[in-house]
Amino acid sequence: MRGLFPRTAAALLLLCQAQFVLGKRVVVDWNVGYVNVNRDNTKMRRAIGVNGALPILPVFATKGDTLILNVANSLDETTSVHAHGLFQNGTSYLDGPAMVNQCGIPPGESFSYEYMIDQPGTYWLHGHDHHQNSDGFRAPLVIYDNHNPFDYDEDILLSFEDWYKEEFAERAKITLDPAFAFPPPHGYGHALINGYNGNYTKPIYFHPGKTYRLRLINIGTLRWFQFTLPGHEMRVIEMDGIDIEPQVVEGLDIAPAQRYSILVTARNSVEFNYRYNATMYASFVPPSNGLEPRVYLGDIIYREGAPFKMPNSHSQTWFADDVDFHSFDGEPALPVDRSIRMTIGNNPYHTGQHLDHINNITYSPPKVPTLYTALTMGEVAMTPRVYGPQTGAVVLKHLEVVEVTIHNPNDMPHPLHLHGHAFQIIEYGLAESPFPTPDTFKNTPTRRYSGSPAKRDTMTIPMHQYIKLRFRADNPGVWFMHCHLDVHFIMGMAMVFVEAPDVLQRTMTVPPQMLDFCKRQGVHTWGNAAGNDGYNFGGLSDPPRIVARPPGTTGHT
Ligand SMILES: *[C@@H]1O[C@H](CO)[C@@H](O)[C@H](O)[C@H]1NC(C)=O
Ligand SMILES: *[C@@H]1O[C@H](CO)[C@@H](O)[C@H](O)[C@H]1NC(C)=O
Ligand SMILES: *[C@@H]1O[C@H](CO)[C@@H](O)[C@H](O)[C@H]1NC(C)=O
Ligand SMILES: *[C@@H]1O[C@H](CO)[C@@H](O)[C@H](O)[C@H]1NC(C)=O
Ligand SMILES: [Cu+2]
Repeated sequence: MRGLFPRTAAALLLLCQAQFVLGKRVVVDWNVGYVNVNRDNTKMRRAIGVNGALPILPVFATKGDTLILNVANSLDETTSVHAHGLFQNGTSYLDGPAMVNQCGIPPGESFSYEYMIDQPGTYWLHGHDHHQNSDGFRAPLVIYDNHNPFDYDEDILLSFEDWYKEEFAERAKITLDPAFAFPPPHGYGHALINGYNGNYTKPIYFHPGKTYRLRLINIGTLRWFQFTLPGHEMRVIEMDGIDIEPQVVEGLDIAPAQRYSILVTARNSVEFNYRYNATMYASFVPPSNGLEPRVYLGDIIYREGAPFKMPNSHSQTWFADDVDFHSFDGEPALPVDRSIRMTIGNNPYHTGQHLDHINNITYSPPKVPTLYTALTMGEVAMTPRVYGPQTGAVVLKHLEVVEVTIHNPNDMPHPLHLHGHAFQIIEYGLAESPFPTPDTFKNTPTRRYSGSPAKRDTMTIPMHQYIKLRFRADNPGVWFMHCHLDVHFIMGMAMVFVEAPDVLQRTMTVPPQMLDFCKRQGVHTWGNAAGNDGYNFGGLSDPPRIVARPPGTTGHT
C-alpha cells in the first residue's frame, strides 16, 4: 500500500501533463434512430434518440481535447449534427446545417465529426436537418477548463426542454397549411428537466459552505424558462460559453438555445431543504385555456427528510437582461466598419400561407449547400446574388466589423442564433414599424451596454424592439442565422452570412466523404444556388411573394 500511492500520484500527474500538452481524444458513438417514449406521462410517441435511448447522455470534454462524434444514421431520412456555440474556426464544413454547410448524412451511412475543443463553457449538440432536434435529438455539451478563472467545488448540469405529445412533422403541417391564417397556438406541452418529466426530476444535493456551478441550458424548441433559486444568491459567470464578470441576479430568463452558468454558495445549515423554480412560459401565448405558465420545482437537498422551505419570492423578481452583463475578457465595443439593417417578421404570401422572413426573404434551402457555392464560384462568390434569391445571403469581407441592427415589429419575441460567432450585445430599443405600435410598447426604454459588452450566440429580440449586435468577420466560413423557435425556422426566419469566400477558396478543403453524401443524393457540389454556372438560376423555384396584409396587423404566429 505504501508504495502504491506515490506511483498512482506520479501516473496521474503524468496523465494530467499529457492532457495539458496533447489533449485527449474523446470518442462518442451515436447511433441515431427512432425510439418510442412516454416522457411526460401522457402517451407513447415516436421520437429520435441515440443508441436506442432518450434522453441522450450529455457529452463532457476538456479544453484542448479532440471530440470525435461518430454519427450512424438509422433514421429513414438524412441527418446532421450542429455543435451549438462552437465556432468551427477553419472547419465551417463541420458546422452541420443541412444544405448550408453540408449535405445530410444519408440513411444507413455514418460520419465522424471531429471537433477541436478550444472553447470552454456550456454548449449543446443537436440535429440540424429536418428539425430533428424538436423530436429529441439534442444533448448538452460541457467543456471544462483546467485553468478556469472561477472557484467552485462542484459542477451541476440542469437542462430544460419543452416536450409535446405529437411529432414535430404534425405541427409543421399545421404551421404551413394555407387554411390557417395564423396557426392555432401550440399546446403548452410539458417541461423536461435533465430529460425527465419536470416535477419528477432527480434532486440536486448541496453541502453547507460548498460552492456549486450550475449550468442552465434550454435545449427546447418553443418555450422560455424563468429560473429562480429562492433562499440562495445566484452569481452569473457565463453566458453562451463566454465568461462574464460575476454578476448577482434574482432570476434568469432562458430562451431556447441559451445557456448560463451561475455560482451558488450553499447555506451554512442543514435545517431546511429548498427548491429551485423553473417556470416554462411564452410571453406571446395569452395565459388562458390551460396555456398559463407552468411552474416546475426541483428539490435541493441539504439533509434527507428535512422540511422544505420556500422563502417568499419577491413579488417583482428582477430577471436580468443581456445588457446587464460585462464580458470577462474586458474587450471594448468593436469599432464599426459596416452597418447592416434587418427587419424580421411574418407576412401573408401568394401561396396563401403566412410565412416568416428576414428582410422580406423567406428562407428556403438552395440546391447546393451554400458553403460549396462559396468554395466553387471563384470571384463571383463575392456577390450575394450567386447564393440565390431565397437564402438572404450577406457576403462579409475578411476581418470587417459589422453592426447588425435587427428590428422586430412582430407581436412575438424571437431567439435568433448566429452560427460561427458570438456577438457583442450593444443596444435594445423600440423597433421601427410599418404598423402602428401598440401604446403598451411606446415607452419601451432604450437599454445600452456599459463597459465591456457581453457576448453571446443566441439572443432574444423582444416583441416590438430592435437589437444592435456587433461582430468581427474573423472566421471565414458560411454561417447560418435563424430563429431558434423551430416553428419560425420552418416558416423561413433564417438567412446566411457568407464570410470571406476569397479566403475560404484559398484555405479550405472539404472531406471527400462529405461531397460523396451530396453526389449520392443527386446534389451538385459546385455552382450557384441552383447548381449552375454564373447567375443562371434555371431549375430553382421562385421564392414565395409577399402580398398585402390588412392594415394594423403585425402578424401573430
Ligand atoms: C415560480 O416562478 C414564477 C415566475 O418566474 C412565479 O410566478 C411563481 O410564483 C414561482 N413559484 C413559486 C412556488 O415560487
Ligand atoms: C409542480 O409541482 C408544484 C409543487 O407541487 C406545483 O405547484 C406545480 O403545479 C407542478 N407543476 C406542474 C406543471 O404540474
Ligand atoms: C418589405 O416589403 C414591404 C412591403 O410589404 C416594403 O414596405 C419594405 O420596404 C420591404 N423591405 C425590404 C427590406 O425590402
Ligand atoms: C479564428 O482563428 C483566427 C486565427 O487564429 C483568429 O484570429 C480568429 O479570431 C478566430 N475567430 C473566431 C471566431 O474564433
Ligand atoms: Cu422566432
